[in-house]
Amino acid sequence: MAIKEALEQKLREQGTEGLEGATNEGLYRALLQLTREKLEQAPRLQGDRKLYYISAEFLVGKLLSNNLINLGIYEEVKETLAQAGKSLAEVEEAEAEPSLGNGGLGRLAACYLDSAATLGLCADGVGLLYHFGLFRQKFEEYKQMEKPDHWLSEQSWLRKTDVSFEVPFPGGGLRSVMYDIDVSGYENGVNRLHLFDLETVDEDIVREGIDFDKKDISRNLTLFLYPDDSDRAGRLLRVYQQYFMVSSAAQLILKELSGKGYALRDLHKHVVIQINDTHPSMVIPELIRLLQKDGISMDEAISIVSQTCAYTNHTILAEALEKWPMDYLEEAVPGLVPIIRELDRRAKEKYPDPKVAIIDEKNLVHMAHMDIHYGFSVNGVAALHTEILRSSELKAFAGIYPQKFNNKTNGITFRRWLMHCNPELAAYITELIGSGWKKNAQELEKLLAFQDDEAVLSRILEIKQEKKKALKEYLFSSSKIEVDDASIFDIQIKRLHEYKRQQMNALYIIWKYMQIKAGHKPRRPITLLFGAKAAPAYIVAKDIIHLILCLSEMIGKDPEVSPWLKVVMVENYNVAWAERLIPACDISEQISLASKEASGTGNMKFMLNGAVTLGTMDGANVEIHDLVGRENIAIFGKPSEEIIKLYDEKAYDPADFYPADPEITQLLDFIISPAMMRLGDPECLGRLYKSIAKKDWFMAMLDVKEYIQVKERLFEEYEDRTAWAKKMLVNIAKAGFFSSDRAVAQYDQDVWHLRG
Ligand code: 26Q
Repeated sequence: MAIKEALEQKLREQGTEGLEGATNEGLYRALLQLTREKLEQAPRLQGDRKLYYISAEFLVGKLLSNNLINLGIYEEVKETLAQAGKSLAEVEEAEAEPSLGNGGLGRLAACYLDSAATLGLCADGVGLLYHFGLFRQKFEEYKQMEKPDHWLSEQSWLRKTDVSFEVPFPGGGLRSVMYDIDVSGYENGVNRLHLFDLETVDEDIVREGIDFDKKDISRNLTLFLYPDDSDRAGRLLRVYQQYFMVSSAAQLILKELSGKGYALRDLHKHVVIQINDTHPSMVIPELIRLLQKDGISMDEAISIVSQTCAYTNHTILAEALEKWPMDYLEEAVPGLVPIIRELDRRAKEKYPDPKVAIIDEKNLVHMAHMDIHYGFSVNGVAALHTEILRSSELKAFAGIYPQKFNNKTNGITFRRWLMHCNPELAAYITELIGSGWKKNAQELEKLLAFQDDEAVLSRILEIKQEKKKALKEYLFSSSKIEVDDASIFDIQIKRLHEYKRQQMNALYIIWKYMQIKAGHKPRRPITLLFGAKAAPAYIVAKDIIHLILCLSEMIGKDPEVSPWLKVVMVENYNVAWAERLIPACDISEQISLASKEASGTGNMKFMLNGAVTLGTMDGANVEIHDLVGRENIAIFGKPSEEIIKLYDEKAYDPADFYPADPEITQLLDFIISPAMMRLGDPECLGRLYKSIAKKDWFMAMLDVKEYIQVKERLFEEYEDRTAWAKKMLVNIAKAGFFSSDRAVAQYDQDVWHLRG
């Protein structure tokens, strides 16, 4: 049946006659049903060996357009709607975005599921179904407030299954119930994302904001992602959640294995488990426990599991490397404790170096260490990151297990991050080089042939302008924010964290404000856009949001400055926002302190959409730099070796800059200037000022002057429109390497071996 008739039939079932008379919500419901049916009919990807990608986060974003693209019916649906005077983009607005992740790690998991299905690999995701996700961000009095995110609705992509498991807890077992979301590949079959919910979860226990009884685990386990861990109850809850996730995953894996008629002792032959950061690490002892229950000896169980599990590290920040006090594990997961102790004993027997102990002298259990000893692969997520793991953070392990270490530079799916979010650019690329790039992203390099083609360069600028205009209109219609689309759009969107240095960007704003006040107007107006959520218990991060919102207000109210400088922080930054901001961006801010950003993936999305990176030599920026060449990226800041040395030798002293450096001092003092203190909350501003002046843990003051200088230079370079368009073109042409199809193919080649 043609799409039009199928849609009309679905609408009729809702009591609506014809597309013309339907509301966007009605059309969304009809399209959702239709697409779900098509996915159910699509071939399920099969294989004798299957990947289970276990992750605490899956930041999948809205799924309608993505599925339509992958099913090959996007154009037909769009056209059918258009003929009835409807817009697919507006229909899409009716879809709620699943709030199942926080940032890069969760979005990466979603891109990899898309690519695995596209490559025809048999690979399912496993995670949790958080009813209120991370949280919904609201701004009140220039501050972040957290509210529950009601993303779960009657109409969704979720399908309740009859799969259910008992997860043993000290107070008695709790039941998990499995929900599935179909994951379509681009012009290929489907895999699934399995999300486990707590059968007895109770949404009504949520009180003010996102507050609830953290001890009531038989009702709270799947309410929120990353509940506040500033107290013991919160931290214990995270352990309970993690165990609930991995025990359900392990039981599912063994059930599917037996269902296919395989013996449990052949687990490693038919299953590979990718552990996405350490949140799912307890799957190792849990599988050993379950295999033992089935009569397999400890020796053999350890050997089987060690050949099944592979671990990806996403961070080198000490505070993000999970170490659980043994007494937490004794309280929350007593069944795993004897196994973890035995794993530790065996590791210590072979490798007495305390740096590689699973249980350290303080009785802390290092989850990553368990993964490395008892997994067969350890990978970092960008070349520099893996190098730092090998040579510094995990050096002792790299000495013992050199063969386990490998790099897999991150990637992004071009279906969502170009074809869907920027169809104009995607169509133009296809016009120039054909559509081969959609399946083989390296073909984008063919664009290099047009570097000196004036017509091509001006069309690329024109598309950018169209996307800026579209963003301008959306900002106004959704948030009543006015921006000038003739200004330069400079964008920093990512989790709020001191190492990502949004505070350094704020210092630039202060500098620029003062310049304009002193009469030095820029050649062209500048718009700085931010999007970020701060962890609810991360005080300094929330103070940085407060600073940015106050600066935005102060500048907006200043008639001398506001025609030249505009600061916008979008509320509740999420995947949908990213899809609107990235295509409209001129300058991509990737300014982390070198050595701290494992990879970054936003950097890749911006590049693919023709933004020029302003960044440090950190994470995947290094690889972007090597691909595009120094003239097509703006690099600043101290290199990672110097930073690592400064930390090792404890040699960084903020007093070298504040109050020693008068220019930097002036910038910092502005934070607590009378005008700012009147506008904002003196406690927050004072605390942030002190934190930078006295600690500056991520060395914003070290790089800020060079940052300002290079940013100013980049604004100058923007004025040569032809030269700029050429930079844009080279960035797009060289982005092919960052396709998640490439990344996933490499995982399969080197780690998963799903194709036999
Ligand atoms: C740690 C301890 C206790 C509770 C929570 C956590 C925790 C939660 C979330 C630790 C880390 C995260 C998220 C990490 C993350 O998103 N990392 C990003 O992963 C991307 C994909 O590899 C990289 O591109 C980014 O560089 C990295 O920051």
